[in-house]
Amino acid sequence: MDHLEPKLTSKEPQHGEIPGAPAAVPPPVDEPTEPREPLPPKPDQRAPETVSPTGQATGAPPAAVAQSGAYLTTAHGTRLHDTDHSLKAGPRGPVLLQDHHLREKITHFDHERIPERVVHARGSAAHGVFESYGTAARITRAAFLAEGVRTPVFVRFSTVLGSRGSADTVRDTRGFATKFYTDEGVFDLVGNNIPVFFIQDAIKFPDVVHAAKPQPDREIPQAQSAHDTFWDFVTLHTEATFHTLWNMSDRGIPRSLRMMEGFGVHTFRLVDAEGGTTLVKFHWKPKLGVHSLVWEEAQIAAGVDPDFHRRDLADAIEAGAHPQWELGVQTFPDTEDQMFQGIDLLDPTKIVPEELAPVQPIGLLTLDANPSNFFAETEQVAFHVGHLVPGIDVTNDALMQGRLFSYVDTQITRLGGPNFPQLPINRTHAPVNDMLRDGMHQTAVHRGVAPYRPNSLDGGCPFVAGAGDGAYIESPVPVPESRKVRDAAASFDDHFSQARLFWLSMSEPEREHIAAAYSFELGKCYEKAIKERGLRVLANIDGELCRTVAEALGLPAPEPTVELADPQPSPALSQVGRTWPLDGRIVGIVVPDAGKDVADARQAVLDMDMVPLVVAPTGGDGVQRTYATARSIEFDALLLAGSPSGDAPVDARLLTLVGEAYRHGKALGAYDGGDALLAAAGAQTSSAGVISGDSGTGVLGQVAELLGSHRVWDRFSAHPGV
Ligand code: HDD
Repeated sequence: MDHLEPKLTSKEPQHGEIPGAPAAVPPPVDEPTEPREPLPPKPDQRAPETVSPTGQATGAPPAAVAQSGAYLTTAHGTRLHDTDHSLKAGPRGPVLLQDHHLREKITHFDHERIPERVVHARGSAAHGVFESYGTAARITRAAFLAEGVRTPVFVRFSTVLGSRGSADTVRDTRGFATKFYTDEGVFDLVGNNIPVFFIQDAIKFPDVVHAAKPQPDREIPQAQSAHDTFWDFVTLHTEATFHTLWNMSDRGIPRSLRMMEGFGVHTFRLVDAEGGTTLVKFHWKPKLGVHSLVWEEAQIAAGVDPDFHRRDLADAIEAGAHPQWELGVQTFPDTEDQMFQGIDLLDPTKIVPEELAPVQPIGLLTLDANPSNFFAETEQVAFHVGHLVPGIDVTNDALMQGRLFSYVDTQITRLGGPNFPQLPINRTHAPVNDMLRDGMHQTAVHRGVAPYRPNSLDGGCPFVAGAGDGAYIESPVPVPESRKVRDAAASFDDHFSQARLFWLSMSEPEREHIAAAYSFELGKCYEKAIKERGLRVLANIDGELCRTVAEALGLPAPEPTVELADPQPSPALSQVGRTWPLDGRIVGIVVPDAGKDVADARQAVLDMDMVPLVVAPTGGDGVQRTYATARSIEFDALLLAGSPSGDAPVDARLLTLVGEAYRHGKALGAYDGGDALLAAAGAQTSSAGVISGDSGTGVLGQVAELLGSHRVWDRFSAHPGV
């Protein structure tokens, strides 16, 4: 029975060791022995003011509460000697229930995940600052919109349909939610990169989301609208037509989160110091311009780099290329009918073309810091359409009204109770005295005995404020006299005229992309009846669009069922035909001959405020990408510094890189014999946007000119189906 006896160590405890404790495992050689100081708290991570039960301020900043001191401790601050071994009855014995450290560690781990957002689960965020131009001060008394006021912000971008772990570049709407930590409280502008919505009334939100999310039987497809239930819904519920068309356009696959517009979607009401009101629509305009991927790039990126957008945003901010957007407003008189030139301002499925009401800039947003901790900030941030400040009010838009309920409600499940406003990322920078008490995860230690009004026991505190003290007072707009109905205004019945306006505003390559997107998505549906219904909807947008998609589906093209007068196109809706700054665009310098010096070309790219990435067959000094790690998706343009020498066949990965960049309409420059590589990759050297020359810097000048238009749009017509 000897062999069943636990082996007792004969080793004597050494100095500093606790007798009987398991021998300490030596740390891996490269593990730091001196812990770093905890990171300093960010200005907008201030903890709620807390006081001890005896009324003493504890005053500990959150970083100090979460991570301070050099030693590993339990959650209660007791120093630990070992966190690598469970407490056992002997080194090979069973684990003891009394191991409270083991139980604390595992229990906490078991509860690390919280429910993901029911929509917009996949997101990335950044801190920044909003500086007001003061141009809106005439129409709103919101203090943060006065001239020169700088307000800290936190912005979270998201896809709508996918789970937290889904790919970034799927075809979808993008969320663009901004939390302004103003001195008068938090203002959340919870918008999207598409200015209209699928539905006109919040009561339809569960329907559209159930239809668009993975199908409930097999939970597929992930993060895709290309399936029967989505198309079933949007073709039956035709008020979704315009939003769906935006999704099928290049706007559904942005090149970068830094290069997309944002929209408040609804019409808001701004209130000035005298109580005068103006209706507005909010727009975010990216300084880098509005750019998109092409569909093939989006698909490749979803596999090669599912974090494409998240990485791009974080890298740019870390590199100091801080993305910027101008906030602008379209303004409309607050008339009794709330219509503007025949457009119902309360219908969130309609835009007001910028040519009818120009977007007037009111401030500048700069994102300049990445979150320190994804969970604490990006995941726990809680937006709410009802987070408003004096000077900004809502309208009767039935979609907006429902949202005013939904956002607080969802946080209670997601963040485990009603105290989520106390989380550092959600915490207002204005003083709080709210009389809300207790509840799960209450972190404030409130003083006083009378959290009710009126009271005499706490000296009548807190007091209510008047307009002059910065109170939020709802604008006393008249409520229309009417009857109780479950109905919508007749003006909400037009589901097609703005979709047609959008189609007519697109350039030829953009139209080709739209037709290809419908062909893909409807082509993925199994039900013929849904495809046929999809074509009937398209016939009401445009006959040519309908015929192209019908041909791709192998079905007859139906006739339209509505008569539409052609609206005036809105050039502002197209991404083609304008030029944009080059800042931060990525130029790949392909060096097939590993030893070749491309320092001049590299420097020339840097001098234009663009980012050079040297691509070589294998890694080495000055090489950022190799044939194994480079794909065309990452580059906005390629410079080919020569061709592979010798008789060996050209590396297939190099041919893929160049061939894809060519097909995707990217500017290509070749020098020192690089044209041979172009030809080998199937790129026609005579075609648009392909430059050849003697020196890298000479070719780069022409490539940069092409980059200003984002892509070589003319090339798409020669290569349909990309
Ligand atoms: Fe919503 C999240 C944008 C309609 C209910 N929505 C959410 C987010 C954005 C939007 C950007 C992510 C916020 C974040 O990053 O945490 N939603 C919109 C826009 C809409 C819209 C622009 C229409 C104009 N939403 C809408 C309706 C309802 C909701 C009509 C419900 C009636 N939305 C939610 C939600 C979410 C949400 C379920 C999920 C997570 C969250 O709120 O915090 O409450």
